[in-house]
Amino acid sequence: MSALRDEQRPPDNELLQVVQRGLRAQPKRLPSWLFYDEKGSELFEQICEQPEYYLTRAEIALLREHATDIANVLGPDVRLVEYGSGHAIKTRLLLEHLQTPVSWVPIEISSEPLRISMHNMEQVFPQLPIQPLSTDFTRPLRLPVPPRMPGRTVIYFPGSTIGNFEERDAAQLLRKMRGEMGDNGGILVGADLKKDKKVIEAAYNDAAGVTAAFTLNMLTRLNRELGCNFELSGFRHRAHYNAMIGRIETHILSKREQRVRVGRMQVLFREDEAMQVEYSCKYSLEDFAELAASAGLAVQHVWTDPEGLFSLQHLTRASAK
Ligand code: AVJ
Repeated sequence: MSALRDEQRPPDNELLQVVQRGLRAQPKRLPSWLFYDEKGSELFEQICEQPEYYLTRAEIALLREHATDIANVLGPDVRLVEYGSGHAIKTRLLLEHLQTPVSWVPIEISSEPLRISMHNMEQVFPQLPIQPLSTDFTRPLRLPVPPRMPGRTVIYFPGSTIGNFEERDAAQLLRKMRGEMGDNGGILVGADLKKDKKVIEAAYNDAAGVTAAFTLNMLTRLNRELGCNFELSGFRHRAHYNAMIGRIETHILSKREQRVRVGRMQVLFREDEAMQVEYSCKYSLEDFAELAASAGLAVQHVWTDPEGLFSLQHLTRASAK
């Protein structure tokens, strides 16, 4: 399942306004949730299989290596609330090792992916109560009443999706989770680590061009859903690692001066003008601890894969000692 899937998506009639606002901004920018239509979600799955995209493989490797330890740290009778609709292998590895989990609560705004992952999980864990929530996880949540008293509530947010949020928004999201998990709850969050710029840039510029297709698919989507006339051959993908800030900055570049229709608006693109479409933030362990602290949380445990590419972090309330 893809990670950041439309969770901030407004109702259809607002889509045009969101896009027009982004294209009036200077510099132009569009939100990254626009990537995840059906085709985009499929392309994201393919990205995860590219040799350069180390994130997914590293996160799975670390779960395989440390699943028992992670389950021990989380404790028995966990209610697992997942931000996103389940990442087949990852969620399975975690649930397999948890001791008598109380329930799994996948949160996903798109109903079709939610339905599919529920169906798959039911096959693998027929005894496990599943309590899906079809909503935008960035909004305040009302969690369903659990089937029995949980030992703790743990919010699972894998895949480095947190990296798509700028620092202030990431802190705000973590603070929201802090409220939802309760006094003795926890957060299990995947965060990609800072490393050699070449390795990071390669992950977002795969040789087969899948990431480029994923990025440009956003324009295809706007053509279809809003009747825009973006000419695909007039634009290209660019992903650059900003080492100062520690993030991949993905842009769609206009190859020439051109005009595009967006509703009743005509948008002018200059030659080489860059439109920002995604940030993917990378952290050092210190960076992440600082981010957690700014949300009233403390890092209790960190696990990494054998190569030290990716981290899984267990956060609890800083004051709950
Ligand atoms: C799904 C947000 C974790 O930022 O690495 C992959 C999305 N974008 N290649 C990421 C993505 C380009 C991915 N996340």
